[in-house]
Amino acid sequence: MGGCVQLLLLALVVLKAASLTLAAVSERCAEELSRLREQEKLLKSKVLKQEILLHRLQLLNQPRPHKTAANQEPPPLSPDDDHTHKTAANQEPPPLSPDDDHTHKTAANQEPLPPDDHTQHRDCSQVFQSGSRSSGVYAVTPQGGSAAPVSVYCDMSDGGGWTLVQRRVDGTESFNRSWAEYRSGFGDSRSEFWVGNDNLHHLTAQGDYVLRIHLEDFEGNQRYAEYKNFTVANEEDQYRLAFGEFSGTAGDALSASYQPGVSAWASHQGMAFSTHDRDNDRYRGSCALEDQGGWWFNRCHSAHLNGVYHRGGPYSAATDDGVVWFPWRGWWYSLKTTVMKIRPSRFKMDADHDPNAVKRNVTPRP
Ligand SMILES: [Ca+2]
Repeated sequence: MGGCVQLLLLALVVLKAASLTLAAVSERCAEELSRLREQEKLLKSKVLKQEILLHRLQLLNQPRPHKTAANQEPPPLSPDDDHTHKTAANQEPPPLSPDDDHTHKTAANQEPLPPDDHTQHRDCSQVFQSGSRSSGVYAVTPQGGSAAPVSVYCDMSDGGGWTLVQRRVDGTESFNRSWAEYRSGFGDSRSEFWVGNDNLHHLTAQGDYVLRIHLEDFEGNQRYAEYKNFTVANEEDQYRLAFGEFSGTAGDALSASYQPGVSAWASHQGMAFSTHDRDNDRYRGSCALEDQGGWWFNRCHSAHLNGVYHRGGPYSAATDDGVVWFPWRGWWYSLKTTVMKIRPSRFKMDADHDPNAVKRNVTPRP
């Protein structure tokens, strides 16, 4: 009997020791795993940088097209400057399609539709709430802006109440525009346009706005990116960009948080706006000049929705100047469709228009 108790005690001691050893091993494994994960992240970041450098070297090896900026010597490779901005390319603007009627090209030429009543709507969410449920061009008057109404395109689908601030669909409009043109806006509200940085500031200064970006590639795939607390500062502050939490399916290009080390030079958070005639970026050259569009460049970008419209998607150029959303299709794919639209975060959808609303009065279960 005494032998049995001793055996039992021995077994218990062995079991306890084994479990302690297991706990220690599992702790060591967790540490090792987390260390390996960190290493993996760093290696991925290095691979990314190498890929960018490789692509750049390949481009430098290719014979230059005659329209490339003449006699520009590419600056030497530098670890601080590991982006793909080397030489200013002079891409020809995309040809205009003869089918398009551009008699009403500029936003200023748009005939604004009068609001339904005599009240002034601050944005498309108020137009929607006033009962207008058709997408189209409406007059809105942002608070704090000039008293004159601005014509904007209201998207009454996708829950409704969206004020469009940018759209690319076919490349008919050049987005390589001056500071003054980006300030006041350009293009056709029903087609391709930029709403204007002053308008962007006045609209987003009215309250808490959500920015939703819709993207489509030439294969018909669609993605979206959404940012809370989207604001654009005034002109004195170079229309500086700020945004909050990301959600969506396209990847967080604006903060470039997808790879460690990338956001330091590719994040657009807090960046001032730059155009070819106003360099506010953090690059020693001019991102807007090289990438041929106005944007909140850093050194230079992870997203550039105002880039050159390269038809067909994949493109080759001296810099990554396409219509780019890096975490989805990379720097060397130019997107087919982009839409940037804003709506107050407190906007309440009708149940009829809310795809997420719980439908009542559905067919009863059998
Ligand atoms: Ca610069």
